[in-house]
Amino acid sequence: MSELFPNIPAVKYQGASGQDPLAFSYYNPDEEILGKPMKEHLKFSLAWWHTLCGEGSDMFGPGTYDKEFGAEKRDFMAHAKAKVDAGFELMQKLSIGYFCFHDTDLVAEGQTLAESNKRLDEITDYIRQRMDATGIKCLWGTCNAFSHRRFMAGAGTSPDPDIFAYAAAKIKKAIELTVKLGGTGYVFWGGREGYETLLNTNVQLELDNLARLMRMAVEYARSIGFKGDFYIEPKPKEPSKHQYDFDVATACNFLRAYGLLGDIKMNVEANHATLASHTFSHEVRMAAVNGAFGSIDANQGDLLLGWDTDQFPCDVYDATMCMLEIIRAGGFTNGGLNFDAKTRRMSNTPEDMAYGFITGMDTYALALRKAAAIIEDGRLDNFVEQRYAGYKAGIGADIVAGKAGLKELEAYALQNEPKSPASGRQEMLEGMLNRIMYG
Ligand code: XLS
Ligand code: CA
Ligand code: CA
Repeated sequence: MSELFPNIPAVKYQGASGQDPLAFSYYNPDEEILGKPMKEHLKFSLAWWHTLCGEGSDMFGPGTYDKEFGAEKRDFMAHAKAKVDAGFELMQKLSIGYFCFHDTDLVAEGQTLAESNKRLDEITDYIRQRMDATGIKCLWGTCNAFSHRRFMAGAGTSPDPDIFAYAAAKIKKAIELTVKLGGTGYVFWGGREGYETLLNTNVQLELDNLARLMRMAVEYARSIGFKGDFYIEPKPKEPSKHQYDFDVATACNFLRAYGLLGDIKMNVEANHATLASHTFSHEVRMAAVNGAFGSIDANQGDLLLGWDTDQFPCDVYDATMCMLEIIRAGGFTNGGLNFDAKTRRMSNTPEDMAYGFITGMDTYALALRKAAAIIEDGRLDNFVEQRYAGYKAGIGADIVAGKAGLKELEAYALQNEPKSPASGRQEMLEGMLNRIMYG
């Protein structure tokens, strides 16, 4: 197979003092951190859509990148195979062990569902061969039930049962492909699962139907041997104004209400967190405390812009806070760090893609090192432990154990005026973290 990216070498670890932008400064896959190789902590994944399909178009102009990879687009199967070749060459050169895909990323849709499915069978045979030859794995699969005009008013939440049925059929196929490719996750991102105005919307039926579709998907996937995790990927807006999966707490409440919380976890995306006016680490923590932490879409938004910019992550502080949460949640099982990220429109060469991945991977590798240093230092965890120590004994322990009600607490309060409240010491902790991270 001829090389598609001669200007991108196999990327090596050069150490923190190295200056080669096509080498890793912090990501050393086999180096052990907190008793585990970095590659197991991080489980990096390439997103098929941004890396192999997205050409940089925006509402003011067409694409700026050439993503034909030497094949003509109208020869759809040759082009789909060229994308596979490009993807595997990049993943191998960058030591990326996983990929994620939507059905429609893999090959152009046909005129009918049957024709699309036939094309998907052929291209996934080809992908399977490349996976077997390289050891690269599928992190998760998903179904694009939001781009085509038929889904303009949603898929599971469409007012038209024919559209619901079509979405169900597409999801069935996407699950089968995920199983065929050995994927350990299946994502529901509800792009159009929301609404614009109550004037034309039956919210109750839409929510009930969305839950019905997810239940069908879980039951079917289990029946064909899918052992991985399902994830909702919360996002507050863009494209729908009122998204039903606004943020992690909203999505967990939806799952709990429909008895699906044990079946479906969260794929938390950094950019979606900031769009919901949350920090990324808040969203990861909320997933963890609901027993729903699953996977991460590692990217970064721009706080000055109100939309989903899907930038490669470079903010080490933010990534460190995220890695702290991931480690505390027990690390990844079936999930990983999927770079749902693209280079800026004016960074339009293959080398730019490599720079994007290297920067993103190094950002999370450095974040892992810093998070490990914070955990090994221990002072932050100790502080939090001490702050809540009152709940370990006396009246605090009674509250936690459910032994005290309002009457008992009134009797206690009448005898025990609270002491002056203890300082939260935020600024001290922030300084301490800076010294651990940058000292
Ligand atoms: C869009 C989402 C999407 C999901 C997969 O904003 O991030 O790409 O990750 O459908
Ligand atoms: Ca995403
Ligand atoms: Ca996104």
